[in-house]
Amino acid sequence: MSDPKPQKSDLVILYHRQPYEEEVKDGKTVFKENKSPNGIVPTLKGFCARAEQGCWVAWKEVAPKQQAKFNRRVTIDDAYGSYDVIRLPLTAEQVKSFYHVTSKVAFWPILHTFPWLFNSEDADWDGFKEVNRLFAEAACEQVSDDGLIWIHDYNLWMAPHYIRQLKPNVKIAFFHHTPFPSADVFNIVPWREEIVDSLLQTDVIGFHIPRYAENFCGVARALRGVTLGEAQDVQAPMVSSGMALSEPTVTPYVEHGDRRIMIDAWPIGTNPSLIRDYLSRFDAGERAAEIRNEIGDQHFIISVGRVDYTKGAKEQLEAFDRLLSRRPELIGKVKFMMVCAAAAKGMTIYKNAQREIERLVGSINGKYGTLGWTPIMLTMRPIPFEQLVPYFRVANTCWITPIRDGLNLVAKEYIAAQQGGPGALVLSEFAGVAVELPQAILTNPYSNTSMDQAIDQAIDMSREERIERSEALLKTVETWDIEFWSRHVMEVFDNLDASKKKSDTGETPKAA
Ligand code: GDG
Repeated sequence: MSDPKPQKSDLVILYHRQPYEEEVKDGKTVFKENKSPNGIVPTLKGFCARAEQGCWVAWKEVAPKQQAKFNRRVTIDDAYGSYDVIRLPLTAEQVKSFYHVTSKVAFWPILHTFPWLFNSEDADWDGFKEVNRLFAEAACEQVSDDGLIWIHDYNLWMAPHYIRQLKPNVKIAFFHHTPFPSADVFNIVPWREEIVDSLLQTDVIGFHIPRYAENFCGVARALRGVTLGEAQDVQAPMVSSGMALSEPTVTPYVEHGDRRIMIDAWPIGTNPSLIRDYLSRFDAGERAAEIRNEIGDQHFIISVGRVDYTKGAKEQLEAFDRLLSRRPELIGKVKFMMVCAAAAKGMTIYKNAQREIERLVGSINGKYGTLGWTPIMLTMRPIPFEQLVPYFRVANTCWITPIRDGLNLVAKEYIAAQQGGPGALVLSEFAGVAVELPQAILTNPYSNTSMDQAIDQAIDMSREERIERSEALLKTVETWDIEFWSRHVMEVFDNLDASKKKSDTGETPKAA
């Protein structure tokens, strides 16, 4: 389809999800704000809207017969401003192969260090590359000559390769939302060289924490012999030693041939002022009071995650079973609310995880429940963020124990909703966010003993200690919030501009 708008974009964001929700009203499709005004999508929309003619590229499932007349471009004018969205029409077959199978079945376990779940036969590598090529072409059609293409996440690993072929001089940034595993795990992927070569076509690669950046640099050095820039000390709030994911230093750039690729390790923040605003609303206060009323004086534990073996729901339920068996005095005195949003249709890989959760919840409720008391309240429907916040406010303990997690924004949201109140956070050492939040009750989800000690500690902790920790955590979450991250990213992008200009005049680009 020809492009009705010749104007080029300074910033093109490639993110697999569309930045709005579609609803059909009276036979017409209307575009609505996402139900969750938190998280990464609104932040990226903000970037898009601030840019000179920002643009977002996502995919949309469209039946083959409808593709010819499908309107790829929509202009969104929302609370964030005005920007265009290019929807790449993919067939159901392509969505399944690219997203559900190759990304989620094949690569997801590698990224999260579950290598025994990886089978290269699961991956449709050619199909994956084809979709990445479509994203790259759409981005290149859209971007201005001195614009920036900002690619999000591993399912677009190969986009830089295709973009560089089409636009040798455009600036490319890449942000990795998941962990980046160590070379021992990453190198299991048979297409490792192609992936690393593609990432080395970018100008900057962002990760949440130094460990993932160092893992990437290690892979690039082992496979492609890149030269590493001189390591720099990691900065507050990230803890530099003594934790499962801590690193004392971080590599600021790698050099490969005549290219220098900046490496940036900075965790995304949450939006504490939005959460504060929600809580100051009368209905939120009322809702929190209602929840507290229903719970009574039980110790209220909340956990929020998706159905995904990496999120550790099974291990958590087993720990809860042990808790009630080890400490029968808690029967009738604790309530565990598990919010575990079921995966989208077509994700066969998550079916087993979901069945296991349902089985365990049924078994625990059957084992300990009475007519008047059910230990676990499981919800598999996603809860809109606004409705989640009052639960965060009321919960005595937030239990976040993924086996692996790139960052985990829920932990930060709980802290923000507590506003320094007496809520305890039990947090896996293997969630990226742990290196920012050492005052949480840290636990190792691979160890039953550690999981048992952590939940005991949360339940038994004095109010004074809870408040002391909660206040320290709040300081971190409020200081390094989403605004801070956005400013940091803008600075990184501005430095790219500066180093590009220097290289155009023949000067060697310097590290930021
Ligand atoms: C990936 C990485 C990384 C609202 N209702 C529900 C729900 N929400 C909101 C939460 C939170 C967001 O969804 C989930 O964010 P997370 O960071 O916890 O997790 P992923 O979706 O796995 O995101 C992750 C992130 O990218 C950002 O880079 O932190 O490591 O895996 O804002 O409030 N979430 C769930 N159920 C609901 O009902 N699960």
